[in-house]
Amino acid sequence: MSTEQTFIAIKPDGVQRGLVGPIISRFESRGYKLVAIKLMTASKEHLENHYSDLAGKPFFPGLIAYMGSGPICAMVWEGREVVKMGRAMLGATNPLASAPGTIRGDYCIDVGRNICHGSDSVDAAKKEIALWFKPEEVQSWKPAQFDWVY
Ligand code: RTP
Repeated sequence: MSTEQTFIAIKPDGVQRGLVGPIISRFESRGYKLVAIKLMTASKEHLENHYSDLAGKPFFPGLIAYMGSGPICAMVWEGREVVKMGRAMLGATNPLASAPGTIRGDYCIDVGRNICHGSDSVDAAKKEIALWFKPEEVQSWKPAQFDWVY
């Protein structure tokens, strides 16, 4: 049983559009396990840290302002190859390049309002989980009866 974990964040536009439930539902339905969740309005410093690899990009100031404009639903999901599959479920960075059936392909059209973030590697996931959650906020649990589910 893999215990690979990824960081998934529903961005302020996703929260405000009422897409928290549908996005959580997709991960649950796929067979992934929710091990941490919270709503958080992130500070500029926190977001600059999260997106530090993009610091030189022209869209960086707008990205930080957008991400800090309201609560983000921060989550940790666990399961087999969840980092790679989480990215596949999200779709491409630009929603217009995302296939229908993906989260971005179904719910948005603007690269600057693409509703959801997912870690792009196992190493990035570890760093992002440590940035967004205290260790005690990440629950280790398994179903009482249905060991076969995952
Ligand atoms: P994310 O980190 O949010 O999951 O997105 P990503 O890996 O698919 O893409 P990344 O290159 O890391 O970009 C981070 C976020 O920056 C915004 N962006 N805007 N205006 C633009 O050209 C542009 N390019 C990227 C998007 O919100 C993207 O998700």
